[in-house]
Amino acid sequence: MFALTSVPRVALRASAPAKQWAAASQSIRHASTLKEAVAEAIPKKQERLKALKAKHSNTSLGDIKLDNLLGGMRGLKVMLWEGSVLDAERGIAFHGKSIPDCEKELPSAKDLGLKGKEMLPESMLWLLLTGEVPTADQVRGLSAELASKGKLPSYVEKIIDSFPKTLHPMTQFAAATAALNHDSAFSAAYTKGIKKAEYWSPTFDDSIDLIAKLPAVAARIYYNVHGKGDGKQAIDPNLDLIGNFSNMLGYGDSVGMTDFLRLYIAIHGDHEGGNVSAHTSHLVGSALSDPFLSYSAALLGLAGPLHGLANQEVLVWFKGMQESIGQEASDQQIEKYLEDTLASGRVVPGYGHAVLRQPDPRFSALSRFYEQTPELRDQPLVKMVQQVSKIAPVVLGRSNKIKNPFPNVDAASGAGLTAYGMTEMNFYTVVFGVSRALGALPNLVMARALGLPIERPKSMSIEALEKSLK
Ligand code: CMX
Repeated sequence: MFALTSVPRVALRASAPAKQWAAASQSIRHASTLKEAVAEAIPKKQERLKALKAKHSNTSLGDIKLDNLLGGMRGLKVMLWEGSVLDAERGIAFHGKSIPDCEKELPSAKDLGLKGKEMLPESMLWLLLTGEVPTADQVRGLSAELASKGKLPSYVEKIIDSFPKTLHPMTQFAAATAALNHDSAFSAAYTKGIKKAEYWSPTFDDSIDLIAKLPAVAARIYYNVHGKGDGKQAIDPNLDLIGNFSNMLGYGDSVGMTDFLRLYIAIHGDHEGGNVSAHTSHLVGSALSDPFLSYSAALLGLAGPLHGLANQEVLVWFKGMQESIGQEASDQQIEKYLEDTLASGRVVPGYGHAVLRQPDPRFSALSRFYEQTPELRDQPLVKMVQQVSKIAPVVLGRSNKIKNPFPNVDAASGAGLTAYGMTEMNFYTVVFGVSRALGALPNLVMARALGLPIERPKSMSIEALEKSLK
């Protein structure tokens, strides 16, 4: 087991001057495995948190209004989450790096000599866990590690194969993910009485194991429900995580689809901590449930139509629109269809956001991919996504209650999958679920490394509110 005591001294110093920080970060770039890099990053985080606590334990981060309590806790700063921060205007930043920064800096398929050019989700995982941009060699090593751990135990294959084809793929995904906890390193270590300071290490092992296996779980479900791919989990040790995922799904011959999946999965990985899936994994993990159970719960949250399932809902909505006004609809017809959706009391899926107040940079990244890819640019659904994204903000903007009329990532993501032949929309949230583990699981590792306690906010009854607000 990897103990913190093996961390080089330079990384352990609390107030190391800038040169030493640079040396520490240099050593992370030389770490041969992600676990070594994480072990080096953790003591710095621990010291920074200790310093904050020592100085600011009683400093206020804002007050709580009744609106916060009744309004889904919007805007309350009540969680520690290291991987990414979401700014209402600028969108997501992963350890300070925007999506375009990541596209420039993170090792891509091309950098690893693979077919394609998009950044690799492994690179994003490394960044999310360590705060560092990995080298191509480090990513290559991580890909190989994930490939070596990617095969499912036969009992999980049997569980998946026993599900009725009519059971929603997200329910199957969450159930199979929970079942993987049979072999949890964290659970086994906890039962043996592992020390609190070491919790992060088996949590890390489980997290890598799960990230490695999620593509095989997803592909088996895809095969059983939709008959595509071969369901056989032939994992090539020389391929990246998504190269293997694409093969298992049956799209491996399409460089375009494989590269699209890489981009899709890299940018859906983390969206700070307060969204339903991320927060759920954090909450469940805070009870020391292992990463398989915590992430299974996250998937069940992702399966809600106001969250991840919106990518399925968008396609359902588009299909309804095409049936109603045709594929070559005019701007006026689309405007009327949007107005009718609002008038019927339904939401327009793929639009709006609880935090963002500008178009989602993830939507922009996918749009850019479509514009730069000749085989996608003129696909009817892709064209319609772009057309609606210009009209919907005007229509939604007329409502005085909708705070963000702009497209979010779900408005665009299904169109690319459809264009490449994955037309089975009830599988789209599963693809999102393969991705969200890149952010949720590193947070579990960090939460344990930083010794964060069980979550237990205070709830209030109407009577208690009446009394305290008198
Ligand atoms: N269509 C219609 N009405 C919308 C809307 C939309 N796209 N977005 C917000 N509204 C409505 C809300 O339902 C709410 O109405 P009520 O007051 O009647 O309940 C009102 O506008 C105010 O909502 P808000 O403060 O602007 O947004 P919220 O923070 O409450 O909700 C979200 C955010 C994403 C749930 C909401 O915008 C929505 O339902 N969008 C459509 C579903 C969707 O795309 N979800 C995916 C989000 C990204 C993700 O998690 O994957």
